[in-house]
Amino acid sequence: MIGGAQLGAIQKHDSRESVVARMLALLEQAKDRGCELVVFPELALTTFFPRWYMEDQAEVDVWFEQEMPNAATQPLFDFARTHRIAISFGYAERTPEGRYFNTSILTDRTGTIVGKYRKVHLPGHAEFDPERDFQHLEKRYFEPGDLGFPTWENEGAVMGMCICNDRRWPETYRVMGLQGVELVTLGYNTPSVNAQNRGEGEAHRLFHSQLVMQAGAYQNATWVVGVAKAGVEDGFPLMGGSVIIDPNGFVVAQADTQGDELISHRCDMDLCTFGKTTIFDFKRHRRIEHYGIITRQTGAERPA
Ligand code: CDV
Repeated sequence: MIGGAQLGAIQKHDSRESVVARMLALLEQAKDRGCELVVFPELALTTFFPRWYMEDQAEVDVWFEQEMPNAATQPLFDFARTHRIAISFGYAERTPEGRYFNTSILTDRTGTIVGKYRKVHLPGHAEFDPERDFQHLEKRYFEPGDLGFPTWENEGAVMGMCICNDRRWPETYRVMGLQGVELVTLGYNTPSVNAQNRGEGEAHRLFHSQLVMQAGAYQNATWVVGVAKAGVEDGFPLMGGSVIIDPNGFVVAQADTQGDELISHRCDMDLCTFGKTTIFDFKRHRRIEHYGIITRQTGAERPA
């Protein structure tokens, strides 16, 4: 059984300890349902701070973790070990060298960290943008991840992670698909309205979110567990819609609130085999001689 533990809003003044208490309450439910892995959202421990423009690095540093586990998060790892539940969650990472990443970790069922991922596709901008209804300053506070899209053999499945905006890029899933991924975990903080287009509201945003995750799951014959931080944070709404998607691209579990909510599904990894050995048998069908442009070029270039 796999769980997706959606978190409701986290306000600026909420402490790490209060958020961890909410995560533990969800883990308690997950234990009762027999979950072996529980996935939490991107930047799970704090409010989505990149919406705030800050110039003082000391003010920024408050949102970052310098160690994982640390005193505030240790209870999550203890719970994992005691109850044999692997966990994955996102947080803002400051390395000993003073580098800043939007990171997520994956543990095994002893609560030992077996994988780390650093967000590759950082959306938004680096300077204050008065044209937007609200800011999205990930490019200011983080550097792009430097670990690629690794996968890990964990608890009998090949697992990989990505974070929020990464889910919109087919390359994300394909790089993991080429490592035989069977379960992709991802957390997100997606504003309910587009900061650059007020006409693009929640229904539209949910549609795109599911569209890309369902496509990624189907095209790589993998489970996808996409988990939201939802609700209104200090006046700014984030959409919910956490989902578990099967390797055929079907949604098999979905959150229906904007608050703390556990979704779960018995995910059979053998369901990945059919797609991986037939229509998406990469070795037989991929034509890499035609794909070079994908890694040679970033932007679109029209023919001369
Ligand atoms: N946290 C994110 O990466 N959010 C983006 C928003 C800005 C579009 C997302 O892709 O959901």
